[in-house]
Amino acid sequence: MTENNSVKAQTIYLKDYRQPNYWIDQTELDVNITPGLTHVKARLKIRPNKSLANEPLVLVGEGLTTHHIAWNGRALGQGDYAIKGDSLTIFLPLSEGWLETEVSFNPEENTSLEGLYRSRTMYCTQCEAQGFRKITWYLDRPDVMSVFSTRIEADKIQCPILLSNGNLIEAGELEGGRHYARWYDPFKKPSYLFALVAGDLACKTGSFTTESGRPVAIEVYVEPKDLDKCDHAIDSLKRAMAWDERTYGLEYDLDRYMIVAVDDFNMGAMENKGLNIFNTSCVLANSKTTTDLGFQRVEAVVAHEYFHNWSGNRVTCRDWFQLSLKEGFTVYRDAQFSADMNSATVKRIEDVNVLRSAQFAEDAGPLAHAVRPASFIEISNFYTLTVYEKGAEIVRMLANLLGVDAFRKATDYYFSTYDGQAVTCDDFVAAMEYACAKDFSQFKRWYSQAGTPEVTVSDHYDADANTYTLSFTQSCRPTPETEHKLPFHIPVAMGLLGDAGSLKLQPKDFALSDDADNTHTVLELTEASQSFVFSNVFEQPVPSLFRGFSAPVNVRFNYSEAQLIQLLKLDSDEFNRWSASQELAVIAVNAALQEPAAFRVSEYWLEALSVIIDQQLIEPAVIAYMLQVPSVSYLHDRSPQHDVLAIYAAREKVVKVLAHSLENQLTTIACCYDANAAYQVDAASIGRRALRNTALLLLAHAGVPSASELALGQFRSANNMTDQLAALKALIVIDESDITAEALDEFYQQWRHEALVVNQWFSLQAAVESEKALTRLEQLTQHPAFQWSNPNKVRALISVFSNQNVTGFHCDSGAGYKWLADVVVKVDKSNPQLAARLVTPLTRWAKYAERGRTMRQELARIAAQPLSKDLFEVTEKALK
Ligand code: 0A1
Ligand code: ZN
Repeated sequence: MTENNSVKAQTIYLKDYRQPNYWIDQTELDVNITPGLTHVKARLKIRPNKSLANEPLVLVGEGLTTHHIAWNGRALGQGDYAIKGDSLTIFLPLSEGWLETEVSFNPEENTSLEGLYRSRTMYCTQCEAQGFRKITWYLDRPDVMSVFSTRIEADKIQCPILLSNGNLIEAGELEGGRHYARWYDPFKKPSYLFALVAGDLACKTGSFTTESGRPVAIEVYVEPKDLDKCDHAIDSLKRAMAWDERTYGLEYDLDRYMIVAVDDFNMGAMENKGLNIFNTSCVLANSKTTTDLGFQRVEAVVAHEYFHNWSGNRVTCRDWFQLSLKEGFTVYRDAQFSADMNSATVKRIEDVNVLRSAQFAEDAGPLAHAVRPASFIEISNFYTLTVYEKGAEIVRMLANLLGVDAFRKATDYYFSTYDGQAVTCDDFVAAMEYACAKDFSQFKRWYSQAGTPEVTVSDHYDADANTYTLSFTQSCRPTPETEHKLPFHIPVAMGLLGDAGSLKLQPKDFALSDDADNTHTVLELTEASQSFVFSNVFEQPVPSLFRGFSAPVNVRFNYSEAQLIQLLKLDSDEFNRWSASQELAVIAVNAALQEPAAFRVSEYWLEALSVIIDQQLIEPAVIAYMLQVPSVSYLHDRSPQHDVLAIYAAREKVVKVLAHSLENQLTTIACCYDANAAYQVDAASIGRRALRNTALLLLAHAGVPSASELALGQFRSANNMTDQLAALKALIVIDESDITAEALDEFYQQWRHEALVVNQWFSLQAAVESEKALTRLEQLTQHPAFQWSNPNKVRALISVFSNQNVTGFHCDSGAGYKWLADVVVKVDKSNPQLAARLVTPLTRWAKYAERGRTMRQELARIAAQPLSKDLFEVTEKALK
């Protein structure tokens, strides 16, 4: 990238959207791969867009050497076209016809991992969002949908496998040791869903028969060494296929479903039609090398990409501002699927943890953007937690407002009406309105207004009238592009608990209507301030608010400790029981912040936890989450006036008190609970392991003498990766230097041939809070297993350090910030998308007072360099 790249960076606005002047109805590609140079011939069937086609045809291309251009078989000469920067303008007055181009480029030198590139033993593509323009001249925008046929030619020994979207039409041998394959995809699609793979790969197969009896061949392509890690993905895919038929009435539509595992990949996976490409970390799994979380992630990502076949591929996005149309909806669908396959409460807790500790921070930072942004410089920067996770929360609110049947009616209408089209978030909401005859115009502010709304709640009990009043006010801080917000439409799922004072064990929720069983309701906030009065409330109740996290908001209600304990013990909503425990932890951390020397942790909280552990009435995975103190990031958001290192220290203190107070129970769990069970990866077994390993880690934090022996024993005897890694983590916390170092070394020697395990080993060490963290990190980047060109490795070390290693990254000298800035500038030269993500922690400088100044200086130092468009956009916005 050159210096004036940043100067050239252009902002694109949603309000400027226009249909294209031309359509491309058919796309015929001929991709000829030779080492160091790939030639692509394209034949495009062009059709003018009636109202707009009195302008020339302008195609985009990046880094292409153009050899030939022809219109309807006639080679074009100098005056017929012009190539300027990334655009090719054809001056002829065009009616319908065929445009032919021939270009070449070098995939081996493509380190951006966008377009066609080489990863280890294969060539592969990544075209979303705008990678197709690195393959050929095109109208590379999602509203141009075309039927693709693709011929691939390559060396037979180097690339025995040749894949593209759709169905295989023909394959054959050629002279000189070469061969070819021809693929045809009958479904029209935008260029971002194009895919091609050529390489030396092994294949594991499976099959699925759709509800209507169509047989589907499942093929998972991996490097031969990974053939033993495909089964879980295949099983997950089959479960996802059956679930989508059951839940949404949607069937798969091609004869083959192919998945390819690639080691060098910028994101998790990609939903290319019929040919998904996956980061190895999101598809490979077996019990020896993969943790429980890893198994669940594979299941979720495989399902996510599969669900895109309808929410994204059959019905796609009109423009990139509508990204959440496919991503928010698909994340919602995959979350529903995971909740059904495993535990709904656990899945909800996990998702809310991500929202509260990461998406809220994004919404509060300088890069805050609406779920449907109004503008961007580089669309790759908008594959964010806001577009994905908050987008999914919007769909979830709609689904809950509609109820199961109306929501299904809405999605049926959506898929049948818009099949084969590129549409907008407004179209999606219109389908919801159609199904329930509601007006969602105010609700749509969730798409256009950035920022996390804050809902403050107060209550008043009138003992004479037996009425209880809840008063709500909502507000939302200004965010870039939107100074003043209009009120959101916020659903509040709630109930009222009785017996506030006495802490009796029998829950007695108040009826919220004449029906005594109706103890749960959903209030709909639409005003800046609003009150709701409940009658026949015979004592002061405890409100259980935003059950199941019914809206992505920050809630402020001045709960007393006793009320939170009541919720923790008795709420019928398990999610809110967990949430109450988190709130009690926040109170404890705040106490430790205010009085570091003599603070107290509520003994009622500790006692309630102890009872919950003893009773075992709640599933073990949820108990494990109840025992976890919220992340530093969330705690910092709750107490922004405190220094992050003080928050870290206060949190550690609370963890220690918690662990000491529950020491006996935790020890029993850590050494005996489910210890001899056969290893299985179902939700219940995963939950029991989670509880046992949470207990072990807490004991390690508390410095309980027996923890070391327990951890070492588990480390050596574990028959699965979850237990072994958890034990290693505990050994790191205990930090008896010889033992820990030895275990780390032993682990590396045991797993050095498994790249994904080695990444975990990197991550564990990058997270070690110690004065020597940075030195250690620097050493790890020199380790023979580390590679700067591999995003998984870079994330394992650099992202983990800067996001999780609080004391290392925020060390007083500012060396952590400087180190990250240097890394970002270096990575930007080869992989701009990755660099723009790595820099995120520095963009949050405003939260860090004095330290923030140093962070900002480092950002400014980055901004002074020649930068990619990706990194330019992020740094510029963060410095504003
Ligand atoms: N659509 C994919 C995510 C994705 C986006 C961009 C990529 O390359 C830059 C790759 C994947 C998904 O939601 O899974
Ligand atoms: Zn997606």
